[in-house]
Amino acid sequence: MARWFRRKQEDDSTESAGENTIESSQSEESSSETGDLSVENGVEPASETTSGIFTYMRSRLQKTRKTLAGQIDRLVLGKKEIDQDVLEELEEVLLTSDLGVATTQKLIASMEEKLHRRELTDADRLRIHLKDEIRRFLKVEASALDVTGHKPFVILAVGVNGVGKTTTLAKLAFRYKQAGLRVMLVAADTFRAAATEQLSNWADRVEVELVKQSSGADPAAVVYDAMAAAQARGVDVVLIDTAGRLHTKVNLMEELKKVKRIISRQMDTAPHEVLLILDATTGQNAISQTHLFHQELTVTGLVLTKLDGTAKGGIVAGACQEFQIPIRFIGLGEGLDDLKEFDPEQFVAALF
Ligand SMILES: Nc1nc2c(ncn2[C@@H]2O[C@H](COP(=O)(O)OP(=O)(O)O)[C@@H](O)[C@H]2O)c(=O)[nH]1
Ligand SMILES: [Mg+2]
Repeated sequence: MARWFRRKQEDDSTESAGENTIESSQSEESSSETGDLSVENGVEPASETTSGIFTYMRSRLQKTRKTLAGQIDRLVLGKKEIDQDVLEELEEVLLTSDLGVATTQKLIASMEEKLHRRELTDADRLRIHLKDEIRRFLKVEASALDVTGHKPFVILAVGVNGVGKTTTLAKLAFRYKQAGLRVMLVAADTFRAAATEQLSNWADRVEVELVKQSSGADPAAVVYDAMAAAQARGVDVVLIDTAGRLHTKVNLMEELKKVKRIISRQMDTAPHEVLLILDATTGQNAISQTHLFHQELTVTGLVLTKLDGTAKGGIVAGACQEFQIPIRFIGLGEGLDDLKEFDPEQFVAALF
């Protein structure tokens, strides 16, 4: 473990440590405008058939798959017997795919137990056990996200800059609209004009209602208006986009808490979901963000975005395991159809 920590520290100092700025997300925005499903590197477009979704997931998760499954394969290649050395190397592999220290330690401890009980006889057994355990970690006891449970069903999206909040809400608007529901997007990220404009473009494209005010307006006031309008118009799903200046700035949390209070005041059961959006490419930063947001706002669901662009997909298991908050969706690309409901079975099957 010490060896890994040293290396990790070196890596972190060269990484941008997940500082996704507003500017960088703006410059990338244009590419999301196309909503193109068949992007670069020859990945297949989404398909709703079972084998189609599996192929799609596999190809979108290929970076993590190559890191995790590929390294495990190399590790056990030609080994007739699994021993303590193999487990130590496995520990490193799990940590590099960002499973997190706590989760990795739990996994290794359970593997050691199996080893002592002589149940880890060969590479196949090791792979099977690993898959089972990861699957177990991904299963969190929680009620499903049923947006028909309340009218309107109010989802408050939070997260730091650039993680994909606005894009995820557009994808959700698209999903619920397709399901025949009346959807409203709410531009409560009033920190800068471009944020409202971005959401407004999505609302036009997806053809859903939008509630906005001029930039610099009080987010709580925007939300107040939106809740009143949603209730008056019989909207089914209200999707609230918020600002994401860095979580280290206390006033962001105060602002979000105020927004949450305003929502509850107008509908005592709402918000029905506080959705924390996390950028999977930031690895362990996602874990510290979860700590902070959960402490202040009681997060009820997670969305892991950009899993298509990272080898750190292990973060999915890490986040589930440490907080016992269900992952609702995963983002596998920039197109409207690239947000998928998270299914532990499917995820593990696509990874190994
Ligand atoms: N590849 C990929 N890019 C994504 C995904 N989700 C969001 N993005 C991109 O991340 C950037 C920032 O997204 P945005 O929604 O503006 O983030 P926000 O600041 O949290 O609202 C945009 O360029 C999005 O297209 C995803 O699942 N995969
Ligand atoms: Mg945004």
